[in-house]
Amino acid sequence: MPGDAPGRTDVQTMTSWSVPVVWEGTFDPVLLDSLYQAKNLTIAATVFAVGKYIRFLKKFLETMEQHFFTGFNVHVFVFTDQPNEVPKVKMASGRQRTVKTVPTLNRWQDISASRMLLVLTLIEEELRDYADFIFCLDVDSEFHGRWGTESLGDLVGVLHPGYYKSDRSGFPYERRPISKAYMAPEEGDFYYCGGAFGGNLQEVERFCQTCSINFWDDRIKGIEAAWQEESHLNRYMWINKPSKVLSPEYLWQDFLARNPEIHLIRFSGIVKNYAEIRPNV
Ligand code: 5GW
Ligand code: MN
Repeated sequence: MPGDAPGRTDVQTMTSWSVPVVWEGTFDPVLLDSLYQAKNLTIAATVFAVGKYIRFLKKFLETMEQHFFTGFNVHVFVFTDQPNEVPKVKMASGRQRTVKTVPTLNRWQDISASRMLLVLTLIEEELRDYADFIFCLDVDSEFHGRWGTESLGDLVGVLHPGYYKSDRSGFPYERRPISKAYMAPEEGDFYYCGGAFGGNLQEVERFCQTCSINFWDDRIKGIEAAWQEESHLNRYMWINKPSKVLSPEYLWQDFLARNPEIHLIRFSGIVKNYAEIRPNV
């Protein structure tokens, strides 16, 4: 029926603070695209491919072309220590790619620490007056289905596929009070993933600012949160509620069984051979 919002009854489609949780079947993609088309938006995306992770970039970029905001202006920023190895994946008109060279870092802790700062710098120096929204994505993943305008919001978190059925006592939050990512037992709405998040430029700028400050505060004290950036993201999104929550369709994991409520996997982490890809540290 026209004007009738499509719905789902088998999953939570609204948070306790009344913002949508986006699942397949809860939105009309054609209607949304036509509404957003008129705004002539630019969507930025960042992806890091440092060291051996460069091998994931080709599939990531190819599938992104097929599924990520097709028909919209998209600007992808690839951060890598091997700019010459970035695959030349053909992009449709309105879409572009910029390669940013970063130093070779071997420890995940250092990559993680520099990621938020590099995104912050990108926003402040290049994107603030140019892009409307930004998403930050893990490279060890591939797109399999639409990721489009339904995902747009001021601050956007993605439910972690491993924890969307747990309650807060099962979330792997940072539990040491000395950390800036600390979550008390009575705190927490969801467990969000660190591998995909986004929002408008101002909100993501504020988010990156706060998380890098907290990350470095911890580091000075010799503390590293349980899941590094992801822990800080979870603290941030508890205090600053996202204005839209994306279901685990937006970052599934290939090794997980596909549950019946997952009607469509849009983006999914591939199964990695850790011994092969992670630097020896
Ligand atoms: C990751 C773990 C240990 C040591 C190094 C890395 C690593 C991460 C790397 O060597 N190069 C790199 O580009 N990354 C970036 O960080 C990738 O964009 C990657 O997708 C992201 C997060 O790391 P992941 O994907 O290994 O983390 P999980 O939690 O998805 O397994
Ligand atoms: Mn990953």
